[in-house]
Amino acid sequence: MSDPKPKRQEWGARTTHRLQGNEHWWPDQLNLSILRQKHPDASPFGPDFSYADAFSQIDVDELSADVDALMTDSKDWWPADWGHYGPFFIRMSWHAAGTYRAVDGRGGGGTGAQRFAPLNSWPDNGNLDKARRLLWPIKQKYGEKISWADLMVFAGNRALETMGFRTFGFGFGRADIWAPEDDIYWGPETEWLATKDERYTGSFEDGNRILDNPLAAVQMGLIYVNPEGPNGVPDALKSAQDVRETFARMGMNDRETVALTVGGHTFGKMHGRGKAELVGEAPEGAKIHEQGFGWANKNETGLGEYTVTSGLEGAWTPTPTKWDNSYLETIFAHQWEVKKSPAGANQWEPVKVKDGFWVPDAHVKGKKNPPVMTTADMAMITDPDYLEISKEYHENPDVLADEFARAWFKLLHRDMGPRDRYLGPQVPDEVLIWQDPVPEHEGPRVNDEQISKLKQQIADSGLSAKQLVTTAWASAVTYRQTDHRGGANGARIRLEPQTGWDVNQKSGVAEVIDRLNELKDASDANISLADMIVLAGSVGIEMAAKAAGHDLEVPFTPGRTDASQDMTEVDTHAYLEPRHDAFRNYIQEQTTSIPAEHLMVDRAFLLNLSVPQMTALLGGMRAIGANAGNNEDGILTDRVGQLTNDFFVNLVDMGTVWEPLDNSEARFEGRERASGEKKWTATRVDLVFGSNSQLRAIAEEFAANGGEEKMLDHFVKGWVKVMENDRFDLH
Ligand code: HEB
Repeated sequence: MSDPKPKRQEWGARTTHRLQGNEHWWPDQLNLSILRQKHPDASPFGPDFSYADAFSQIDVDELSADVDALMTDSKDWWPADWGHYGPFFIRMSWHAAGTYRAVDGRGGGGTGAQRFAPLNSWPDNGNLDKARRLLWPIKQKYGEKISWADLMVFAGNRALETMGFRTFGFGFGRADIWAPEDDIYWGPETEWLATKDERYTGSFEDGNRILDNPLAAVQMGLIYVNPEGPNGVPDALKSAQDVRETFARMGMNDRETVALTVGGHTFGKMHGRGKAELVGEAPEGAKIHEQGFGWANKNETGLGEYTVTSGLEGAWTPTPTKWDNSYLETIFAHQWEVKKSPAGANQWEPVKVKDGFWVPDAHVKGKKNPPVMTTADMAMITDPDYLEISKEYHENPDVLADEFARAWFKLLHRDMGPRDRYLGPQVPDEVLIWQDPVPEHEGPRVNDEQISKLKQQIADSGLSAKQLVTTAWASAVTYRQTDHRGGANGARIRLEPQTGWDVNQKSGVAEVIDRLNELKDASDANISLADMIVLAGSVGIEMAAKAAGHDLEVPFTPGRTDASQDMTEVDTHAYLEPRHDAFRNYIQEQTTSIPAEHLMVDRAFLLNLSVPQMTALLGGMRAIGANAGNNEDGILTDRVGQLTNDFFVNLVDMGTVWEPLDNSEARFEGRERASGEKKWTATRVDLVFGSNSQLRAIAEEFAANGGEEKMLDHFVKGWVKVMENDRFDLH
């Protein structure tokens, strides 16, 4: 096959090879495709499929029994260690859920993304393709009634139960995706497990090792930390620092971190009895005949005792398929030293194994192995704070059991958002603060007549369209579809930390809310403040539309309730702060080095907006004058406060010439081409609708004859979507 000349008359579809796409020629191009990921034709179930409805048909007891039976049904093609797949499934669940990061809410087990690249091929997910194949007969049996996402996470939870641990419960409800999530930034490196610390500023040495946001793993292709220690160096104290940081990025504190690590490594073993070089390509790059099965291992049989996964080798405890306190008993009973695994990895082994701590081999009868620890495990007794907690758990197994159960439950459900989204009979009754709870709705719903009356009172209140619109927007804009946190429900806009957020203070949100609260109190209607704020937004839009001669009605669905301060987890809520909000032309200085228009697309993604909706909302809000504070950038209209298409008409007008106002090209000035007279100022997120060819295509349609109606239509749909993103009771 050494034809030196390329064949020129090929029939094939070159385009499917993605050679030289636009991103090759213009690597900094705005990535609007992330707003088009949910193509209605992408799912084999069609656009009207409801996973909740499909799931309601399943018998969860039968499913549980099937999963339990699988645990000890060892297959020749991947024999179970000690005849039990439980530990393997726990690792699969943890790696599915453990990609979650609190900063942007991305990652987590909620979509079944582990089936796709890059996750299916991350070095840290080694051999988990086998775990999923083991589950296939169960997935096949139940079809659409159980998603891969739920099944993968559930299998690990069940595994704990079958090995004697009482879990905190389980919520189903994770619907599958059908292609990788294209919106997740996993880091700057172009090489797996690169060790140049590209994602860090500072270092251990200068005491300033800071991991870039929103990343939550130390190296490309890992879920959290390098088990051997930072960049492979077996330094347990430094490892502690990495463990603490990466677990914090997932919203876990020290106690939760120790509980998870101790609890998790009570089970199973590490795999490295062979040469790492003899392990083949990961699934995504495997040969076509390998059928998505990766990491073909040429060490002896390549299975069972010869399995190579992480390259570390051995179990943490002498009882790896049983819940007990043996991890801490083992780690505290011994003195540990660094040794090399058969695959050459750094790991810790007892200087002398004490009686009762030899581990029976997972496959070879009669063989005994020493217990082993990773450097990250050694952190649990080396870091002074971790040591304190480990000691407490050692002496109080019940405390460990309770805290591990809770931390495990949080790990698996953190990316699912409020508990309204949980399905099935195993959902625990206890309400947890990290679920961002809101109270149940009580009493009769506010009726249409009362709504009309309240709308009139809001319109007569003296509050401007701008005030009403920016306040409603501020209450809802915190939502992110990545982990379903935030949104208007709960009226947390009047609670800490939201009251202190710069963008809310600049916008004078508090004053508007006080006024709305007065109206609410004076009314006999059973309406929450959260509903009042959203209703006020509708009124503001209708006022602004009317002023422009449009008779609009913005749909409003009541039913929100008001949360209290003690229902609000203030420190993780801080991640929801909009440090940039293009729709209100707001950006905090030095938030990030990413250009503002990219942040705008990210915000639109978090709000689940389409490209036309994003465009209409931004232009419409500019026309209403809905910027944060008194800034007039991008208000390209002479009739501020009216809901018109002026923003688009004036933006695409060749009569205006734009020039940067500063070297950073953050702000611009628009002058009349003929006279040179200064007309407008604008930011990057304004001008991008004229400069980006795809956005301009939409801006032109909104600016054209008949375009204002189209714009209003998208504006209202987008607006209602933003207001109702967190109404899990409605969809
Ligand atoms: Fe783990 C396994 C590391 C955490 C659970 N781990 C494992 C391994 C390693 C690790 C290296 C081995 C793999 C193989 O196979 O080779 N981890 C680690 C680290 C960390 C962790 C570094 C941080 C600190 N884990 C964890 C958690 C959990 C776990 C959190 C849960 C909860 N793991 C686990 C299990 C296992 C492991 C169960 C076993 C598996 C089997 O057996 O297969």
